[in-house]
Amino acid sequence: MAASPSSKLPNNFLWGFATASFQIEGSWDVDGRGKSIWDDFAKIPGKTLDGRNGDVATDSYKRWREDVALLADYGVKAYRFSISWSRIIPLGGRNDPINPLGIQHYNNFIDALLEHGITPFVTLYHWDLPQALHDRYGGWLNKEEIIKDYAHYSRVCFEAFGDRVKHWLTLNEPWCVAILGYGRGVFAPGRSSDRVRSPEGNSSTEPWIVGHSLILAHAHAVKVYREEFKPHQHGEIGITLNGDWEMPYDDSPENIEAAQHALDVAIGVCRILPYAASCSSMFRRYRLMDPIYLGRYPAHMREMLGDRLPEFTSEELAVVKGSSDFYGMNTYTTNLARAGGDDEFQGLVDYTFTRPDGTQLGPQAECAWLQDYPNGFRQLLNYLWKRYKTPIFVTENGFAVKGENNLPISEAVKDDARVHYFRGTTAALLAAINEDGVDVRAYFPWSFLDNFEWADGYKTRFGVTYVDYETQKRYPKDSGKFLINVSI
Ligand code: GBH
Repeated sequence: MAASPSSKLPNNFLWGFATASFQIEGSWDVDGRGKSIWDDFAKIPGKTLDGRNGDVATDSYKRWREDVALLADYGVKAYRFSISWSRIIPLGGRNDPINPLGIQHYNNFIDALLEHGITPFVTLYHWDLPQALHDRYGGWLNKEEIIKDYAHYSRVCFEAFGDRVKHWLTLNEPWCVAILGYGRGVFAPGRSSDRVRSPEGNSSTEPWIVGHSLILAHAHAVKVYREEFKPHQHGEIGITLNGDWEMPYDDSPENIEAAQHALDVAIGVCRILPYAASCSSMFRRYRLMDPIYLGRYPAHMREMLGDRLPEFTSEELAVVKGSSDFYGMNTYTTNLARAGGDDEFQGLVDYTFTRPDGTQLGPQAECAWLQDYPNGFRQLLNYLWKRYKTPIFVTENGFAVKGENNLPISEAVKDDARVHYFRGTTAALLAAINEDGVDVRAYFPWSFLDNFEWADGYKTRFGVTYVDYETQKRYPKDSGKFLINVSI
């Protein structure tokens, strides 16, 4: 890409790729690691599309030197990865032993990144809860216990790595943890009211209990960081939320209102705090996070859920409010929003990619929920910045090419549809920064490698690097090469 000033990223911009521990590490029983809730869950027949699990994944626990070398070849400035809680504390709890080999692994990894001039950007929790905590007290369902255990685990990480790690994310996408893990039951621990899917669970109450625990656990970890570490470690800490841009399906009053409703919620939020979630996306996914920014759940959510939505005590609120230093944004697509529907997990709003005239919003990905519509990305960035005036860290953004897994490697690496996607989103990013003046400070395409795509198994590939799971050999795709050029 021609590097005219307006097409360049700011000097200190953090640019790199993202991954998560369970999706890449494998080595589930190596060096004292305890199980996470995904280990056994992925092995239950029917839980992953291809019946495969995370035992090996991209073998990155063993191949980390090779991974760092490839990241250096790509020339990334930063790398977003997550720490596996059950490698650090195999049984997870505050009175359980700490595993020095787990600490050592991430120490080595962080040192190697820094030797290559790559800034570590660390997620403390990307969905891999220690199995022992789930078995012991119900994991995220037990607010009192999980807050203390998560805060303790976080403290152990700040203490061990905070001299070198200056960018922390507490939780990845709490909406997914609560709704997909305890509502729809498609992610571990797979609880749901649907008895075909799960022998226990209650989809109408548990997601909101879990959401509440997540918010509080996040906030307590931030408190620990700010009080005990930030004064001498000088890093930043926040949460990252999933949320896509949403446009009214058509110009009918009720559909405009569906989008506007969300805007109103967000405006209320920004009056009180310097930052908040995207209004339109908040309607769907971020509402759970309002308390972090606003200090209360949105009225619409309270109306919808009544006393199924837990209340915060005033002591809890004091910890929760303002507990994110920046806006962490994972975004993939744009939806057309229509009023109605009975899905509480979507705020009683219905989403589609099919316009009223029958055309599609953009090219379709392998996964049903994803189409390529870069203009929505620019709009979302602008919306967040105009309303909340807080720095935005784009911590995930990516595309899974339809049918890529069925192609021979030589074809799969020519991932034109992914290049198209990133050409669009990086142009939108540059335009938002250089033309619209949006304060975006990081961009992490998902993902560095093809990897274990949760309930999709290995069938859906999001990598900018192809992984041959037979040999574990890595092959940079055209999209990876494209992204290097944009960054320079
Ligand atoms: C990210 O989530 C994850 O952080 C990452 O681990 C993952 O590999 C990556 O996406 C690619 O999927 O609402 O029932 O239709 C992105 C947000 C939210 C997108 C859930 C898919 C589908 C479930 N995801 N959504 S549903």
